[in-house]
Amino acid sequence: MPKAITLQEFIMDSQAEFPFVSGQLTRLLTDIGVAAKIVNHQVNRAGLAGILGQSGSQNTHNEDQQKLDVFADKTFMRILTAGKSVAGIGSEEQEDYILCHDQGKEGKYVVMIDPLDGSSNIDVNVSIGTIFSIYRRVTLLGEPLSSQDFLQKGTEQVVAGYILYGSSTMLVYTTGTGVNGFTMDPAIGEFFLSHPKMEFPESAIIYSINDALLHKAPQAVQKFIGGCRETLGVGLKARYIGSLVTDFHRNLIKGGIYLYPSTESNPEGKLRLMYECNPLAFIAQQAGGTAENNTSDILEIQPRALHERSPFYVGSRNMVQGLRSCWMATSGPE
Ligand code: P6P
Repeated sequence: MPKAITLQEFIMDSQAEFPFVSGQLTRLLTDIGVAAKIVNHQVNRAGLAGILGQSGSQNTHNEDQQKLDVFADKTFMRILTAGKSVAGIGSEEQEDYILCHDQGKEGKYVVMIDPLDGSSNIDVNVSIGTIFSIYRRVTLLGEPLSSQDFLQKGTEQVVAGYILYGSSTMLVYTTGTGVNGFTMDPAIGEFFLSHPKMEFPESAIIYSINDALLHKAPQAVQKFIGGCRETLGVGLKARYIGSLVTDFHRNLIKGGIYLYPSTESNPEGKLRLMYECNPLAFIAQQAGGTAENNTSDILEIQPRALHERSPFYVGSRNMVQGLRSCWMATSGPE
């Protein structure tokens, strides 16, 4: 039985592949692993620790913040700013960018993060997750950070990943050379490589969409889902948990597509481009899949604002391309 590889060993071994790196990315990935363990501990005992439910405060989007939302945000902020690798952080839970260490003059990287996605599921014990993206800063070291450091296209991501607090806790990430998954051994609180070189299966069997949105979605999405329903007989399944990380992770392993469409009332959709769509799109691309908004490759979108939203269709390449053909057949996006 070969020795199980820990997350730390994998990160260190990966650094050896990049001889000219300064070790800042290694430290940053290590810090993310530490923060994940701390958040995981609280998520697993939420019902006992009196931290279920709403915090009584609202985030920048006027959404009720769960107590664990606040805890996760504070934990990642504390751990990431303690290191010297991060110059600034954009978080779903923070109205504006957080500049670290003297206006972000230190640190080669900026981090975009959804500290706890799907948190409305906490009280019903459904899996939730953290989603993160890492970019190189654009401004020179020693200069204050500016919005251009944060508003970079998804194609500029250096790392993207998520932590899934589920029946087991997993950390899945890519640095642009494939996707690897690590499972935590709760007995010793260590992540071990459990899913090397993750890829979407050739055959996709799942479509994930909130059915209550369908009648308000673009014609192309309605046409695509209609087609999925017609082929249910050949083993296609409808699965929707309402927790993006969980739906995405299941579709990555079993093959499928996740759709959060634009609607008349929300023409930009619900999901945020910078810390939900782009990181999962990068992971999907690295795992042989793809991701689009209503018109194009989502990674090519030039962001305009930290919290901007985007319609999001992500997963197995053949299913996303099937949706693309429905756009063409319905004379393109409305
Ligand atoms: P709806 C959770 O709030 C979230 O951001 C994603 O995790 C999830 O996929 C989606 O929203 C669920 O949204 O409108 O279907 O409840």
